[in-house]
Amino acid sequence: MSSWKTSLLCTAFEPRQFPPEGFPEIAIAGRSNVGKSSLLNALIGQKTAHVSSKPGKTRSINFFRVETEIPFHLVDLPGYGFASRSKTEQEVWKRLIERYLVNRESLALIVHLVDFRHGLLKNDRELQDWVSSMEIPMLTVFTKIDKIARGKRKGELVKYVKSGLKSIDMPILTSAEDKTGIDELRGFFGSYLAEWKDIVEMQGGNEDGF
Ligand SMILES: Nc1nc2c(ncn2[C@@H]2O[C@H](COP(=O)(O)OP(=O)(O)OP(=O)(O)O)[C@@H](O)[C@H]2O)c(=O)[nH]1
Ligand SMILES: [Mg+2]
Repeated sequence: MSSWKTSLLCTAFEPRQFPPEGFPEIAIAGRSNVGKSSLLNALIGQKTAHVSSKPGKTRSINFFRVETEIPFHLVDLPGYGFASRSKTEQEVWKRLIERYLVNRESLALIVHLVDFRHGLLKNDRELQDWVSSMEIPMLTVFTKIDKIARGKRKGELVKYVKSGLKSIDMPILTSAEDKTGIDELRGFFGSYLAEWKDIVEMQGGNEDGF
């Protein structure tokens, strides 16, 4: 499988550690254990982000610099909805994610990952409502589709779409395990970033062209 030239730019446990604004950012959000770090590794074609069968693995916000035609940052967010962590710990993560999402000018897109076996649970809907209220563009991407038989996938997708999910485009079905949908998602990012760049340039942009 091909890979994107990628490097870990920064690991942030606090907002003051966020890298300076500039390059467009695509952030990967979702419940703990949904497969955020695994999808990120599949996209970049390297085992860079830490993956674990134990929920709550990623506790920091990790920024990866990706060198594609339009360079961008891929951002691995800590998961939400992991009940067995202490309330204080959950609050700390929530505040960190909030501080990132609110007012981050460079944030071009949130990719909201949802486990294809479960669909949108209560806290997924809360995230979708919250992100829409902030008018941040969001794409819903389903994970772990290798766990559902091929013949059942279309029907499940239609059911989820009809249940009212929020997404700027048709949700993409992915598997970090067998790499289904990975090229499609990369292609989506490429076209989306090209459009984003045009819009930002039309609005005046900054010295780097963004
Ligand atoms: N079958 C299958 N398993 C997957 C897939 N993606 C992730 N997993 C497994 O799901 C578990 C969680 O994966 P992670 O990528 O660590 O999940 P995460 O969303 O980053 O979790 P946190 O960092 O805890 O929020 C691991 O055991 C992975 O191997 C997939 O597409 N198919
Ligand atoms: Mg993770």
